[in-house]
Amino acid sequence: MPHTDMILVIGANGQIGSELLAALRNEYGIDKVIASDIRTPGKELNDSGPFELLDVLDKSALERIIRRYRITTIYHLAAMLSAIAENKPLSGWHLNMGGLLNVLQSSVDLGVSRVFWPSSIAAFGLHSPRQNTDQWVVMDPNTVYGISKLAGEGWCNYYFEKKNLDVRSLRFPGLISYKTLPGGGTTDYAIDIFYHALKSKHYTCFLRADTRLPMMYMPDAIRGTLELMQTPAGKINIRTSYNFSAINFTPEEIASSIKKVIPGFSIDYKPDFRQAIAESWPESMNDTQARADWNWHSEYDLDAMVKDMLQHIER
Ligand code: AKB
Repeated sequence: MPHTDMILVIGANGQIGSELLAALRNEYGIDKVIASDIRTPGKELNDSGPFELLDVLDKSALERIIRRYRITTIYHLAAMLSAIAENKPLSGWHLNMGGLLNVLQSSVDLGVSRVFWPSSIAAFGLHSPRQNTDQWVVMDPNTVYGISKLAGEGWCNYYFEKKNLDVRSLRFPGLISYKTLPGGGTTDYAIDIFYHALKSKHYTCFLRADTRLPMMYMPDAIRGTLELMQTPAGKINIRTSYNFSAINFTPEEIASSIKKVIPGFSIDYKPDFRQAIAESWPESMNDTQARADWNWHSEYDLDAMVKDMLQHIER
């Protein structure tokens, strides 16, 4: 990305946003990266550089910010995650689709040249192969979140092909981080478990013991996002969204890894409505295309991630 770029991060208070914002400011300079969110920022974010309150569904407000800062690249991260969207399907669709379409169309109208938007493993569905799921397979999501991700991928590709907008996207697995809590996803157990392990040495998991899902530690996810965005446009062969993979594990396996550090830790299982969501998603992903096009590789395995998470949360 040229260093003359002006970058807007939408959803900067969120789980991905807060860490991506810090990484972008570190890479490109504080004044080159404008944070925005629908929620008033905490002191740390407020003091860390320029911030604008923004509801991405308010297109005029979005366009005012793009004009004011002469934005050239947008990272659009504001979305409703899978479990919450299942409880509020129409609001989930409205935010996830309306927000993306506002960003794509305003970018074309106002000369923003590059957009990043996260898709998800939720874009796959009950008839997608579940092991080593390939880039190109049947995709029939049955959650509102997944439907919005699959439709969003189509829109990203459309704006690339028809409007020449340089849109890039990754199908994120469950993301694990210690800095900001996730907001209502099906993979959230893999973060909650650490807080309970440290506080009470016991966790009741809302998924079954053997529910395998693709996951990624946040430092890998942030590095991968920056690497994708820094790749020359000619090498980006996927304009819907890239399969993006690191580790996969079950609740039982992450519990065993935690037990290596906290021997008295125990877990039990009370599956709820999120079990069905998890069972409609892949267990592991094939990210050959990302490896070939922009040299993607992950660094953290399960035990390394668990050790790092426990150390940071304890601190
Ligand atoms: C969720 O669980 O909803 C997200 C996702 C996999 O996209 N973490």
